[in-house]
Amino acid sequence: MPEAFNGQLAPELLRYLRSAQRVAVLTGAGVSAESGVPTFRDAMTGLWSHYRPEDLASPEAFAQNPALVWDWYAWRRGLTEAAAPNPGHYALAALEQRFPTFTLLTQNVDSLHQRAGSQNVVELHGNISLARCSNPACPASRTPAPIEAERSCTICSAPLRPNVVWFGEALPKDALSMAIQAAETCDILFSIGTSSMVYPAAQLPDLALSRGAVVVEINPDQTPLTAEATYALHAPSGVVLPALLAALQV
Ligand code: BJW
Repeated sequence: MPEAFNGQLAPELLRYLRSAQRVAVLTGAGVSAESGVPTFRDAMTGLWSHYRPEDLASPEAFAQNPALVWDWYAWRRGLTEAAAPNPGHYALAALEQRFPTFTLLTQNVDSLHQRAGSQNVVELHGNISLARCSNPACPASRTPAPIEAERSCTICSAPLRPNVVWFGEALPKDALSMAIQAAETCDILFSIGTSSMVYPAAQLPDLALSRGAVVVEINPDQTPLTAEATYALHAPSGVVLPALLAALQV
């Protein structure tokens, strides 16, 4: 069983953080769990429990049954639009102001970091509120996610698809290079609310460690990163991040 966070932060972690110049933060679905947005794996529950993530979040799934994939995304979009940022999101936005360089790399597609006031946000897996043409050669720009009757591109008539990164697809080139650069050059990297199982995002903490950075994991559960992380704080991010912010302000 992972050791739970008892409200105390290691003094050496706080000392290190106070002197850090370059901070990178990698977030996953757990950060939004306290806003009522199901984590990626929890989103495969209820009506969707007989599907595997690859059955709904892959180009093959979309080619086979676009209506089913759109229905799943419309359900999740409804949840994210109804949700509000939680204390973890707000603490990250406040922490950004304390460091000369602060890069928030998120696997989340829900815009909750931006809605909490975070500014330097790199979206690694896209954004659920937008759609794009499924024809890679089409010049059409991103549009708001469509209602059912409008699911074809107005320029080339190809099906519109959610503006997210599915299994087997490359991450947006610019976002991935910014993430690699942030991981390679940071003094400290936080990995928060992610199962650390989906690559290439899951490689970023390893990259930071290999360059000598301190890596702090915040997650109530153990992940493949836990054993390697310099510090593992086992509690919800909505508890740990405000505590971290408060401790830095003392
Ligand atoms: C809390 C909490 C609280 C709960 N507080 N915490 C090695 C290298 C490179 C690639 C691969 C590789 N091995 C395999 C691959 C392929 C694949 C992959 O990683 N598969 C794994 C399953 C093994 N990767 C890919 O396919 C990627 N593409 C790629 O590699 O392309 C190569 C290429 C190059 C050039 C040309 C072509 C191709 C793409 C990955 C895209 C992932 N997309 C998704 C869907 C996005 C859209 C959507 O949202 O629908 O992204 S999948 C899904 O997983 C989603 C998430 O962003 C991502 C990560 O999930 P996350 O955020 O970690 O969520 P959960 O639910 O897994 O975990 C939540 C955590 O929160 C848990 O740990 C809880 O304990 C915790 N938690 N409450 C803090 N209150």
